[in-house]
Amino acid sequence: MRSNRHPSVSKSFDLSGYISRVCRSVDSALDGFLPAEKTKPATIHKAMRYSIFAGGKRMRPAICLAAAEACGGEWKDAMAAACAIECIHTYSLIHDDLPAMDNDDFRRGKPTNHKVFGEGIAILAGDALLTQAFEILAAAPRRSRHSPSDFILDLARASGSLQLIAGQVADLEAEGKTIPIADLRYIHEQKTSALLCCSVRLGGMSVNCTASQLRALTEFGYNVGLAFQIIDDILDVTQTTEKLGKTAGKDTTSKKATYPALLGLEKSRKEASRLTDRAFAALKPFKKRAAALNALAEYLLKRDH
Ligand code: GRG
Repeated sequence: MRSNRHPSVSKSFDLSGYISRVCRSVDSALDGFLPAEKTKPATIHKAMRYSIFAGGKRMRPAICLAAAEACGGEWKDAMAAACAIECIHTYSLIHDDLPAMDNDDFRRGKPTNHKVFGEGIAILAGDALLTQAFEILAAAPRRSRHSPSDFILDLARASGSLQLIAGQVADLEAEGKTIPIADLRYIHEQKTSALLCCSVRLGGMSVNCTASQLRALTEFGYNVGLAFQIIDDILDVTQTTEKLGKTAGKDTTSKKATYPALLGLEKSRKEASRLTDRAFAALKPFKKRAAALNALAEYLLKRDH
């Protein structure tokens, strides 16, 4: 199977080793959280597992666990949040790929869920992962500064009709139109940044972060999330389908509003870099404990898939 997971950026921090450890730990935790493949009705559990174990980069779980570390906590305490986020993310990809949405044949280097299981099961697999996320989040540890309902509210808001789904709606409605940059920024904030930001926040909350730590993590997640989507748009026009594991050039053929389409590649790269600098600045109070978050933000800016 094509590996989509190993970053090429490495300096003093062994990011490649870090991501490998994240993938192993998150895969093992997800395996425990999700019903076994043979559990009745087997088709739906097979379909859920097909997409969740298809080889995604696990960037949201990685920044969730790294945020817990930045606040002086341990991975184990943020593992439920990391897995819940990955379930939401995977559900959004399954639904995004459906014929009624982006109509894509490849994702994570494999045929999309509906290509393998049919549209009905793919819709249900997405729905089941969305629900599973909240069941998993119920296993998050109790913390004095953050109540169980704080966790649920954060994830529900990030994935609901005011954020993730709002972004998808605005994205669909903008197809074929030239929209102002402020409207594109709104799409990116909701469609991509909200869930990335939520990943970092839940990581911190899982280890009882303070209010000022949570503000700093929010600022980091917001900016990294915006940079992430600009880079995603750039890669769509500069990389191959093979490299991306999903159909390259799709934004151009479907006349999507993107940063490269509105500003050109050079200005888009500069904007992603400016946002990443803002994300780095937000990590200052965490000092050396933010080494992994720093390395992940740098990788997300320089990634090639
Ligand atoms: C409720 C019907 C219904 C649909 C919801 C909200 C939604 C559909 C889709 C979200 C849209 C979306 C795909 C946003 C883009 C975010 C993004 C750049 C995803 C790719 O993330 P990576 O590169 O993917 O981290 P991997 O595969 O590595 O996990």
